[in-house]
Amino acid sequence: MTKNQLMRIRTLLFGLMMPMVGFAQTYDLPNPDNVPAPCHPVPHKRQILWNETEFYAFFHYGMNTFTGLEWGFGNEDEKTYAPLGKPDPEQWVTSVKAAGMRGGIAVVKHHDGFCLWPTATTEHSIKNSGNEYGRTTNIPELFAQASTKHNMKYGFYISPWDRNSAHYGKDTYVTEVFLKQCEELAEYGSDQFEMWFDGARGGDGYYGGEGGSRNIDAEIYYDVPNLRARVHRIAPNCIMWGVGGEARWIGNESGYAGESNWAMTDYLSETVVREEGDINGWFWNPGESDAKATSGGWFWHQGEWIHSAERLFQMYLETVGRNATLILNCPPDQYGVLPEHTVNRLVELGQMLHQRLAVPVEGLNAPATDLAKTATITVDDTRDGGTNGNYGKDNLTDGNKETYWGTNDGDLDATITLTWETPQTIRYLVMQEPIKLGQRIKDFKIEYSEDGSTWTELCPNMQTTTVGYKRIIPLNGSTSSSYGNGYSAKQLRITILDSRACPLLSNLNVY
Ligand code: FUL
Repeated sequence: MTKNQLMRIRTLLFGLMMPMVGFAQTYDLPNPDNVPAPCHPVPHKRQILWNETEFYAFFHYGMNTFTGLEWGFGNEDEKTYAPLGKPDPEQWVTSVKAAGMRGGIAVVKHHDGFCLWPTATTEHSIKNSGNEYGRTTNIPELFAQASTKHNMKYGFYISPWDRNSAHYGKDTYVTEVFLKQCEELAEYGSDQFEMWFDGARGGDGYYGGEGGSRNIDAEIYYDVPNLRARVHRIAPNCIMWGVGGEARWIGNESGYAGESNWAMTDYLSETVVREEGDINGWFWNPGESDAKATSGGWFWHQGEWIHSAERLFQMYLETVGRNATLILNCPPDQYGVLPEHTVNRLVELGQMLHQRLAVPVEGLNAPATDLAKTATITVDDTRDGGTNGNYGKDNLTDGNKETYWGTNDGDLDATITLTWETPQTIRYLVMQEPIKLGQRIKDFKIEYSEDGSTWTELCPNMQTTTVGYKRIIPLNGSTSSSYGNGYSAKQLRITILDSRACPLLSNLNVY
């Protein structure tokens, strides 16, 4: 055999063996800290950031505020938009911040197509408004500025369905109108956290005077995958709700999610199980609940009232407390501000959330005491930490969302017991899973003991199944009258009965 032939055989053998070496490495990834494997599907980073916003506002304001309609036809005279005072988005932002909200989404174009900024794409905008207040107040620009100033997240609702535009339903609409409008809005701030992208299937409208009905298939018409990529290029942390496929409608507008609620769904389509998600879902598609703080429509209407703080607190428990987010609509009036009764109610709600669940609210300094921090905690299982890993029980109460307690692979149940030296009055239990590793827990129960020996199950009629990003359990089993007298407990025991993979918890609070 010549030297050349030998060389060729060696090269061939080397080439054949390389993939094997590669394989061996893939299957034998070093994991010195014994980090738990993710339980798929898992969220994108932008979905985690969005989830952390938890509770935020919806501001429906625009042409409809002045016509009294909920869905303008698109033929409204621009002059009809004539605010009675200078609209003040900063007042919107500070008012909802007082309620413990962490951001807001402003409707800057509803289905009637009227734009609340001087867009280059159409004459149907504030440029032709009936007065100076209207013409000179660029709502999205001021809203983004105010949000940034007050450390609040912001996003825009820009209706894809445009009943005014002659382009709607034609090829030109998406590229010449809709996308350009999205880009114009990004000029006011690219760190938007959510874009509301609703069904937008069209229907009848003015359509530049032509009238008639124009219907489209949203997924195809907006070329959603490409649109999503384009929006993410401009605003990388902006999730596209609804048709965009990054968060799902919770299936009702009454402010509740399923007691059992998975962040996954099977299809990125309208057939998803909305209120409860799907334990076997292939996609990370968490629920958002859009609800109205006021009695009537989404837009301001004369004579409508705002729900009691207790009712709004219930909505919070049934959404944020059930692994969904809550976007609560607070409509500005014809002066372009939130009416006084709304502002007062938001303050009341903020106090309630702060005093009952320790929700941080600027200016309030007497949060509910977290009794998990004063308890002695024992667990019957703790994951081995390998070289530097730490999955100990202290991670439950260290206030660090990156650390977590967990069990070893294959151990799908566990018990966490909290013990106090003297009996404490307990009303709420809060649990959080580190969702970057997937939603795992699927069955648990809660018991308390007054004397340290007899155990009584709490809220036995409530579905204690899912946890997810956040679960808040009113221990008396009632979301409508959850505060009450509470339970006098010397011990509280949480038993995780089943999980999709070894259970992990990043946070535990008791109030
Ligand atoms: C829907 C709209 O049709 C309603 O008018 C409202 O804006 C609601 C929040 O979204 O898609």
